[in-house]
Amino acid sequence: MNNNQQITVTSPLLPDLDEFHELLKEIWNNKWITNNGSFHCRLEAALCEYLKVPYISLFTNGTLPLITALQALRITGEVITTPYSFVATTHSLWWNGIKPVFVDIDPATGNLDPDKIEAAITSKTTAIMPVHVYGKPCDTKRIQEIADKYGLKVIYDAAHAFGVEVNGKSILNAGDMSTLSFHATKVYNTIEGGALVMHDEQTKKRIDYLKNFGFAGETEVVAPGINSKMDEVRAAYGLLNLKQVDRAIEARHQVAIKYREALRNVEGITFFDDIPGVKHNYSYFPIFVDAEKYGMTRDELYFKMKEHNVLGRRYFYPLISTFSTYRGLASAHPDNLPEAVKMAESVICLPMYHTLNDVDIEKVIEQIV
Ligand code: T4K
Repeated sequence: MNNNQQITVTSPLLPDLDEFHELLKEIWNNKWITNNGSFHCRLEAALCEYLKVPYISLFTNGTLPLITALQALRITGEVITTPYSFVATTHSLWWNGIKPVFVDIDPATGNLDPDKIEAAITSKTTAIMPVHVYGKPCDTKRIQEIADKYGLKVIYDAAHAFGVEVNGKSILNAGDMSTLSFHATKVYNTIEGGALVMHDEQTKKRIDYLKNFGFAGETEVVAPGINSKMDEVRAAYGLLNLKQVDRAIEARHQVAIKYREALRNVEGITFFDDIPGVKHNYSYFPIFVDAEKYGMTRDELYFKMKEHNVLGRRYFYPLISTFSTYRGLASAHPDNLPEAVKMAESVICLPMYHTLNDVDIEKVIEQIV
């Protein structure tokens, strides 16, 4: 609970201030504060090891890696994606002049439904951009089979999927590239920050050029790049947070266990259970309200919670496909997206963070049962 007595949907993982101060002194001594500094390099190496990925490139947020991945893979035309995500996913396509084609989700996961992808492929389709929403793994095998069949690239928006593994392997290695967000509201944060995960050194090099204006040396510009480099202060902060992220994820796991215990038999309330073989990160705890069975609509519950200082969030409502930029697209029609519409209209993400204590958890539960 914060100072206003409000229980917010999340609260950031913060490094120990004294330890951070020590690293700041080092940065001050180095007088090297951005542009591929030593903390930047150390954090990339540490994240490769922690996340079990071969190559990673750090960014200033989780939106620019999406935009940059599309540039690097020279994606054009149409890209198949999900409407059930944060707007940044689709905006990254728009910023590249690409037409988003929305495909419905699988209600069992909230992720792009592989069974519906093929029908949306046209001669202009060049890629698929799925999202591991709430950190729940997409069906990466099926998606790759479809991509291979039609010669499409796959870029995963893995903003929610920090540390998620399937049978001991990182899901960040799926597809051609995966992006991460290290925003303050995420399981692992560098205040603002993000990353791109790739398979080979050549691609890493290309991405590193692209995030630094396209410079490949003092005087050579090899591509129309952008500026999206993570600075030394955030990289140092990130190194410290990496030391404690496992503990934070375990604390979140305990919160999920308590929510599930209390809500399992509440008529009209459902939620996702853990999937065997998956290492979850408990980034969000969405519940779904069936108004008829529960006797109250999602919004009635949401506002009742708010009145009592329990600030859940309706992630991801409204659907991206309903925003003015996208609603004119044929694929944005609600008839094309019935499962996504249903999920968006029934979801509330409950407060979920590492320092949520038993008293606060009880206050949240009290509003629902
Ligand atoms: N792809 C996906 C699938 C994403 O979900 C996102 C971001 C992206 C891409 C893009 O990544 P970034 O470019 O953002 O790195 C938040 C975040 O701003 C956004 O990062 C996130 N997804 C999205 C799902 O949620 P808001 O507008 O809901 O956040 P805000 O400011 O209302 O904060 C929510 C609560 O968190 C506050 O009520 C209290 C707590 N909070 C927040 C901040 C910023 C704190 O306690 N301290 C803080 O400093 O968007």
